[in-house]
Amino acid sequence: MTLDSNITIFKNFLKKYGNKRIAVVTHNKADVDALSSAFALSSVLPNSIICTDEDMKNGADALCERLKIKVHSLPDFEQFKDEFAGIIVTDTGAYTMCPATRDWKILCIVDHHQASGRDMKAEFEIFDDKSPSAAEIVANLIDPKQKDVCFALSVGIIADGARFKSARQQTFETLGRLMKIADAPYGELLSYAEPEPKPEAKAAILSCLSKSKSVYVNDYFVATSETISNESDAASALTEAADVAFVAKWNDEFQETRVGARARRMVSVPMNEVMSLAAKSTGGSGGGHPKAAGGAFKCHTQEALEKCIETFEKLSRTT
Ligand SMILES: [Mn+2]
Repeated sequence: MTLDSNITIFKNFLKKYGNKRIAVVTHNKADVDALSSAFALSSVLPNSIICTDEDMKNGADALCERLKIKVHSLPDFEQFKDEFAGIIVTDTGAYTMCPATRDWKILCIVDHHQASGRDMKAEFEIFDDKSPSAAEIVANLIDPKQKDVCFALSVGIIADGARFKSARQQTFETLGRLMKIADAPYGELLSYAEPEPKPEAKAAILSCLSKSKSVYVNDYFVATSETISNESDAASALTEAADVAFVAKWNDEFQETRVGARARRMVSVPMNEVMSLAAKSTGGSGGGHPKAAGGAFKCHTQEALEKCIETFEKLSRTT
């Protein structure tokens, strides 16, 4: 979808729902991209609140504190659903990423993930899978002038998009414009975009690295491992050396395995497709971006990792 048509869709959304009571919802374990895009959308919706479910990530928490952003828990509003016109979902289009939205009316979705993992439908859909971040989409939809909104969106753009590996000219133009209004040093924005991991996260990632195994699949080094937390960060760390990494974490609450998948720039197999196919074969679902994806598998960790390698092997033969 082009920028112009997305701007038109958003204008029509504002015309119809701009003054209605709306909850702007992010995916679970909200990162700064999800949070900053929700905050920015909420800034043009006077009767909106920002909601999420589960805890937010490190950087998102810090950003809320810095900008005094109030984030509510969506399940708390379940019984007041009728008082809302509906919700906007940002930075995802998949129910597995925010199960609490299942019974809500979705008015609008703003997302930059690949369509393969998307199962939500909305009256107004704003998609751009070429955008490295949701924050970049939102910045161009609303063209913000407030300092704190520009600060948040700058952080979102710096954080997402795999350290500008998937950036485009527009990314830098947008970021430059936002940073000028935010009037904050790059170092400060970076400290929110890339917060220092907590000691327990570092320990989990190190232990995950020490347990990793690698196999050679159709000219690619593929690393796998298990962890008790931070599966995406651990997968990122593994791809400092491996071409592809799959890291599995058992989620007791949902009785499923969450897998974080990462790939180096030279890998031509899209990780979002690997995750989508592999997770689906277990009754789960997955998706994301070509170089950074994830999935929820309805099986145990070892089986999930085997599915990932099997699917990667199949796709790497043809792509
Ligand atoms: Mn994002």
